[in-house]
Amino acid sequence: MDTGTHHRTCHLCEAMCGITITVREGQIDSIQGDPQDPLSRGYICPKAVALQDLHNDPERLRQPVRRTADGWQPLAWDEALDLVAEQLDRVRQAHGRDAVGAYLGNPNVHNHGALVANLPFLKALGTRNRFSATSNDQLPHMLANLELFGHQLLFPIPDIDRIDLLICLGANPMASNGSLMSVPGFRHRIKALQGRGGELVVIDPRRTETAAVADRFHFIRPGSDALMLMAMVHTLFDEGLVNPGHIEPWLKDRDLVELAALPFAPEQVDAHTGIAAADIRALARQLATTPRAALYGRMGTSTQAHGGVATWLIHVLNILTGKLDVPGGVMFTQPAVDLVGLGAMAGQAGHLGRRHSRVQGLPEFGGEFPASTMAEEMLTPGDGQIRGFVCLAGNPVLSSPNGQRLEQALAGLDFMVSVDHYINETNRHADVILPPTSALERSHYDLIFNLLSVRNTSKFSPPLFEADANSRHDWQILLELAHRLEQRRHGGRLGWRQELGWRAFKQLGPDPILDLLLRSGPYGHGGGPLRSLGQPLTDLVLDLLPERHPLHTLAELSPLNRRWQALPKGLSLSSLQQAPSGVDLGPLQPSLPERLFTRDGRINLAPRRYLKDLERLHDRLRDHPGEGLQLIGRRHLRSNNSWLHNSHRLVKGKARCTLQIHPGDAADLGLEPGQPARVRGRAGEVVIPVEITEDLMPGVVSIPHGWGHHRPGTGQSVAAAHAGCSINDVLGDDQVDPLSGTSVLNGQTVTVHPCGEP
Ligand SMILES: Nc1nc2c(c(=O)[nH]1)N[C@H]1C(S)=C(S)[C@@H](COP(=O)(O)OP(=O)(O)OC[C@H]3O[C@@H](n4cnc5c(=O)[nH]c(N)nc54)[C@H](O)[C@@H]3O)O[C@H]1N2
Ligand SMILES: Nc1nc2c(c(=O)[nH]1)N[C@H]1C(S)=C(S)[C@@H](COP(=O)(O)OP(=O)(O)OC[C@H]3O[C@@H](n4cnc5c(=O)[nH]c(N)nc54)[C@H](O)[C@@H]3O)O[C@H]1N2
Ligand code: SF4
Ligand SMILES: [Mo]
Repeated sequence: MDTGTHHRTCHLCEAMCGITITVREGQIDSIQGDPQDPLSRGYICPKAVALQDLHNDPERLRQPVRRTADGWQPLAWDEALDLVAEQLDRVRQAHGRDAVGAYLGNPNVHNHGALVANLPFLKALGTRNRFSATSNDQLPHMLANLELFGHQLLFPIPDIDRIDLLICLGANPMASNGSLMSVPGFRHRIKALQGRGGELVVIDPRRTETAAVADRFHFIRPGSDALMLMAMVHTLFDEGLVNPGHIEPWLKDRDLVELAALPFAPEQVDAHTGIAAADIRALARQLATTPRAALYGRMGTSTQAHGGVATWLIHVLNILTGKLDVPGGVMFTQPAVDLVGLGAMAGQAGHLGRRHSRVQGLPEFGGEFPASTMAEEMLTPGDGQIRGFVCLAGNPVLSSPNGQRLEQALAGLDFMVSVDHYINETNRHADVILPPTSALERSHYDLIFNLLSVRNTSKFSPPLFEADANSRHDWQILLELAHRLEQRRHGGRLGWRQELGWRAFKQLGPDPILDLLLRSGPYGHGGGPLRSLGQPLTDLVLDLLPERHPLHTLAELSPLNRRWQALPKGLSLSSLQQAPSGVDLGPLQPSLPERLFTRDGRINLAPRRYLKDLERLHDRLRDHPGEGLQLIGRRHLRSNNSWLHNSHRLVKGKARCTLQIHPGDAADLGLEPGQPARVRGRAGEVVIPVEITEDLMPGVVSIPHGWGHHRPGTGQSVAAAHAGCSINDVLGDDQVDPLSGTSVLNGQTVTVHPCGEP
């Protein structure tokens, strides 16, 4: 676009805010909230305005580069793609397919082209050594969904616009704008809740920005959530408050939950959690007796030592108090692209522990091993050792525990390639970096976050700017590499049928597939979904996807949407193009028992793997706090993981990468505000300025993640000038929740000293 107004969805975080971008003579003039967007209703945060900084950043790579003794040298696209395919194939030929590891970072989930093209790419790569940000993030939620409801993507979402009580545990939506709860304008929505007489209760080791707008707040000792939640379950049974409501007939093993909670009376756990027994009982009562209420937990409850059990118990409490599947409680979404239904039809609801990692024997989840084991899989010799590596839109050196060990591992690889806009702390070790087009040069549709949204909406954004002829989208890069890898695997040549399939796929790109998904989804026309593509072409493309992929099923099925008969119909890519601010599909709606995907059609309240893990929780009751402080993370509204720090607009002002500590602890340790302190943990130590604040629970310290841009050789000078240090240089990668393999990012023990001391 040269001049005009463009409507779009901001792709930076999970909130999916609608934005309006005005362009004058090819330059962005303004970025504002779109009041017509049915989900965000005009809200945006400061990061949206920085989209222009990313787009215009002269340090963003525009051409492939190769690392040489004389620094990074530009490469032409074909040369770069050939080289990468050749080198990956060489590692594969010499050491087997599992010798190439692959890590998928968070931005993939915000990019429908990458999501679609990752499928044939990972199939062509053929490695079982796959990793992603999931195991540093929402894995315990996906596991609980799978265990209780039979599908990893069946997330119960708080119906925030109709709720009267939200208990927010280990989440900070005022900074994050919600996670596994896409909730743009959280503050407005909470004001509305409070306006109708409702309450927000926050429980967190830090008095967060969300706590600041809450009606009530409790400090909780990091890692003790499962104890508190068990005590709430105990209270429900103890005081006769269990009342699951209309879902009662589908509940299984309620008595096992009652039995499991017996040893965890509030009076047993209060000293360990830091919350008085009377307060725990009161919370359980309030949840039980408020008809429209929800308990919600996020990073603080999932990425910690008992994250698996804690996340299970959040589901259990919502279920036992009759909050599941009712308006004003927690409900499953009905997005326009129904990945839940599709996955289930294809037999891909999720799995845990089908294989175990080579070195530590940690379980896979959904075909991925825990990110915490990535470095040792590279460093430990033997069959299956990772010697080649693909990093797609990720920065695990800053985002995964023990970043320094990972760096050491990356430096020893035979070959590494990264697909990224920037030279970051991870891919500075790559041999080749392939930069995709800017996000404003591609189309956008949220395949994933519509599954997690507090309201059902649908919106497609076409590209704002035309991509340069000498550039490639993420999906193009992935398809080009996949095609080349397949050719090499077959001795350089593919059959005509496959060649045609690849050509067709590259020509079509992701949007016709999106169109197909929309048309065949719950709001689509129904009937002959795929025929719009032309059947022969479709078959060729589908052959390139992994076997049993849901899209195959879709091809064979006509109306997917029979059970959605009451919903409005007519969605397709072209109908969405007629509605640039998006289409409102209405509030969340009850959907049980139809939406259960367990084998027996019931909700498993007490899956065995959680019951087994309770012994470890019980041991915690006997634990006494040892030496040291507990380290937790934090997020800030003007940042997003590790990669928005090259925008001056977002990093200017007071340094944000500080060690927050309670005044009492600071005094005991002789720490002064603004002075550097040495923080030492299982992986190593960092030096960081001290920020003394009553907002931290005594015994707890906090460092935000995503900083540590002092490493030499990255291509982001603004970030380097605001380097900070990385919490993941302190956190040990030997600490995972054994139940699921999720990294323990919150609650590890550290020691803190003034900088002069050893
Ligand atoms: N200690 C601690 N560690 C954490 C967390 C924590 O709370 N505490 N949080 C964890 C969580 S929740 C997450 S999600 C992870 C994130 O961890 P990662 O996904 O590993 O890292 P990001 O910081 O998101 O880096 C994303 C990279 O992708 C690039 N990128 C951005 N957009 C695109 C794109 O469209 N295409 C391509 N190809 N590249 C792109 C960016 O330039 C950047 O280099 O961090 C985790 N790490
Ligand atoms: N501005 C901004 N927004 C973001 C991101 C970002 O980096 N910046 N990242 C995006 C991503 S990838 C994600 S996954 C989401 C995450 O979204 P949230 O989960 O809402 O974000 P966090 O700030 O990590 O919130 C975790 C909270 O848990 C608390 N906590 C730590 N340990 C414990 C514990 O043991 N128990 C309890 N109860 N609480 C604990 C922390 O103090 C913190 O307040 O945010 C997304 N949105
Ligand atoms: S909250 Fe901010 S970063 Fe997230 S989608 Fe909205 S505008 Fe973008
Ligand atoms: Mo995340």
